[in-house]
Amino acid sequence: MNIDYLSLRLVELPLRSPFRTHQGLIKKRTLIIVEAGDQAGRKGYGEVTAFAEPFYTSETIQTAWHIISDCIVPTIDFQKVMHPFDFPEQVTGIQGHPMAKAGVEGALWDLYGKQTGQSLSHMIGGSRKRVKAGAVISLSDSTAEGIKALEEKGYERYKLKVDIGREREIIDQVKQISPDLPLMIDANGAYTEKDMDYLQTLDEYGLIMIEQPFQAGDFYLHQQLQQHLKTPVCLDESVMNFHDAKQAIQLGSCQVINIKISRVGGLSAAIKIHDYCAQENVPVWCGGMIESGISKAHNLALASLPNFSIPGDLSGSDRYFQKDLVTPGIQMENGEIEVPSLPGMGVEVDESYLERVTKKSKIFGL
Ligand code: OSB
Ligand code: MG
Repeated sequence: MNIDYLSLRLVELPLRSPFRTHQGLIKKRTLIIVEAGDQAGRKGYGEVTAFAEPFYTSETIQTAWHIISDCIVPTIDFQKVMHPFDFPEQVTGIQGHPMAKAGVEGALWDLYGKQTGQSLSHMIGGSRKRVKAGAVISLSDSTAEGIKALEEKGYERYKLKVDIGREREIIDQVKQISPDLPLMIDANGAYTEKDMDYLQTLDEYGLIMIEQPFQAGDFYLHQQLQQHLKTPVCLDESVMNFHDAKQAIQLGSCQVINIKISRVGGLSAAIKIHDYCAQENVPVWCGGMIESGISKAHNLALASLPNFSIPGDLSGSDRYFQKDLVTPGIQMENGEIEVPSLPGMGVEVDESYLERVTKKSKIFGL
């Protein structure tokens, strides 16, 4: 494929309201938008969804800026990238930094789709035309009004962020407002071994699943819990690549996997994990990163694959932003979002808004 330049933009998107978890408060969303272009004027977009602080995984927006600028761009031979699937093997010499790699790979996928006139979903063998949407209820939204407002939008699944010590109170409150809401919780690794018995008491709620109860890296502890828990354990931060997914499944550490393109190092790796999970009869769903419509469009293509059988953290542009980087924004209707069918990611970047929210930029001729 022809790739003539790569550019990076550091952008800052204002959030509609702060997103609070037990790990802290996000007031504005800092992202890197990666653009890959060719001489015919086609532009492909990808997004680095690391956060400004390393509370979720170890990467940050600054480490990604450095890794792309000083390691990926100078060392890889873009002439050897005939297809976006070839990109990962060009960066195997760079350890870790999945989000930096995923942002670049995403721009290549969008560009390749535009060069060949195919939608991302079509290129990867997606089979769904629409995907089911799910809402994440941050600690700032877990009020009666916040939950009602989300329920009125008609999401298919609701995920509560865990506030240690208040989980029963929050779940009970939601159940009181809406007894039949399909509910799950996400602990982001907040529990430890001493919570093993307590977690088993949560079985009585019949939650759809409990996401990432313990810290990433501890497949053993998750296995011990899953053995004694009826509720499925879902892994998020624990699965940073294909090998992690394989170990988690073979060890019995979980029954569900949350796949995020960024966390696993790109769309190629995400597809590989999806295919392996399908073969092992482990359902998957697509995670979210409070990201722009660029990432959302990539997520929708991924979630159109057959084994994405559980509604993901997929929401419309208006969930977190007043105005999105793509126009028109991604829309959720009756609990579903349409998978874009135009070439590449299938949504148009609002270039003037992108310029307006750009704090710094850099361009690399290739
Ligand atoms: O664990 O999935 C997570 C947000 C920030 C960091 C980690 C996570 C999340 C979310 C939000 O759950 C997902 C979204 O709606 O974009
Ligand atoms: Mg999570």
